[in-house]
Parts: sequence; structure tokens; C-alpha cells
Amino acid sequence: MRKALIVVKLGGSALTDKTAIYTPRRAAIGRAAKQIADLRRRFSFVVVHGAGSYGHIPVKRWHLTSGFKHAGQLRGLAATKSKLLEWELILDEAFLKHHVPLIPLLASDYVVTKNGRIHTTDLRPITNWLRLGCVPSSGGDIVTDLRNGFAILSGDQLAAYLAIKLKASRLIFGTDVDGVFDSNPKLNPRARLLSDLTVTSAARFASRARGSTAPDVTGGMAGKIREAVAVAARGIPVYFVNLTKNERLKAAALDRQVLCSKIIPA
Ligand code: IP8
Repeated sequence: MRKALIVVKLGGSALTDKTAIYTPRRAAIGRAAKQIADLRRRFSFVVVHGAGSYGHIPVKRWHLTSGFKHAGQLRGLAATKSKLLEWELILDEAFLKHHVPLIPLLASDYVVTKNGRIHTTDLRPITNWLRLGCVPSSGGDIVTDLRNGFAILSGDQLAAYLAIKLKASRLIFGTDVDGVFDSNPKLNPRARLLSDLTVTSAARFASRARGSTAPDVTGGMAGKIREAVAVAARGIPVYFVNLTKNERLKAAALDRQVLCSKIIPA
């Protein structure tokens, strides 16, 4: 019998210090890798990761958020792509230490967007690697765009798309907070965790939610919830867990009682 597939989005604010350029948080990366290693007997995985401070800071610095405007952007574009590759390798090495056969795939090699939304993909490399027992991994990336030359593709959009297309059993968003709150828990100590959301309540909430406190060019928590709603509406449960805390990812995968938020399909 084929193992159930889990798509995990490892958030860039948990895995890097998003306020300091090119700063991985190695403990959080190792913690995520260890949990996925422990779960591989039960599940197969596609890992999608945020760009963290390897993406959001350079994209802003080099004025890449709105696509191609002039050739003067190309040097910054290439420099950012190269840093995103370096980030991919850091993750790869950390997962290998836990014997997870992570296979890095650049989203820009198999995704084309139109106005920033995924338009065309070739998912055969992902399904083929999965069949061999590997763990395909892609991050938020700069990809070619049919309207704007290039676009910033968030790992959130990619993870949601892959969860739907690959018929995942669940999608787990790992972030640096305990889940979805009724206000930003980094700014409001009284923020309340919303543990069980329906597609309708999550959609209502996403239209009110704000972005991130750190530099973020792809929508922060609000963007994440919007992508999650589309997945849950197709019958796939979506979890939000804190990656900076031990074993939360594992507990959510195994349906154990844990502090987290869950969007339940309608
Ligand atoms: O960190 C953003 O992906 P995210 C991608 O998943 C870039 O939002 C290049 C900033």
C-alpha cells in the first residue's frame, strides 16, 4: 500500500532570522528534519520551504517584487537566485544528517506563473522522486511569469498547489507561532489561538488578517491562510504548527492532541 502523502511548508520565519540577511536558525532546521525523519516510516513527504532572509530581504533590496522593469534588475535577480540556491543546500545538508533523502528541485524549473499565480507546471520530477522513496523539496522562488517577466512565488502558494494536485492527506504549515490567532501574537500578548476553523470561518478571518511583522514580500500569515482555505475547501485538512517547539509537527501529522490550529474541510 502507498503511504499517505503529507505536504509540509516549513516557514522561513521559523527556519531563518527574517530580520537579518542570510541567517539560518540551525536548531529549528534540525528539529524539523528530525521530525520528518521519524515520520517517514508512516508517510511520504513533499517539503516546501520559505525563503526566509535568503529571499525577502534581497528581493526588496534589489526591487524585484513587481517583476521585470529594466535590465538593471538582472544582476540583483541573479544574485538572489544564487542565494536561494545556497539556502537550499543548507537545508539539504541538515536533512541528510537525519538520513532524509531530500531532493532539491528549483520551483523555477517546473513552475511558470501568470500574474504571480501558478499557471503551468510539470510535476513529473516530483511524482517520480516520490515513487523512489525520496523527499522532493522546493522553496519559495523567483520564477518566470507570462505577464510580468518574472514573479515572486511564495512557498505558501506552491505548497497549497502541490497538496491539491498530489492529493495529499494533509498540508501542514510550520511557522514561528502556535497557529492562527485572532490578532498578531507578536504584537498583542492577549491574542487568542483559534484552534479549530472551518473553511468559512478561516476565509472570513483571512480577509481581515494582516501580514507579517518581519520583511515579507508574499503576504505573511494572511497569505498563508488564504492559500490554506483553498486546500481545505477541496477536502484536505490544513494544520498550522509551531516549528520552534519540539514535536509539534510530528503530533499534528499523527493526529495527537497538540497546541495548533486546524482548518477542517467543510
Ligand atoms: O518565503 C518567498 O517565499 P516564501 C520567495 O514562502 C522569495 O513567502 C524569493 C522571496
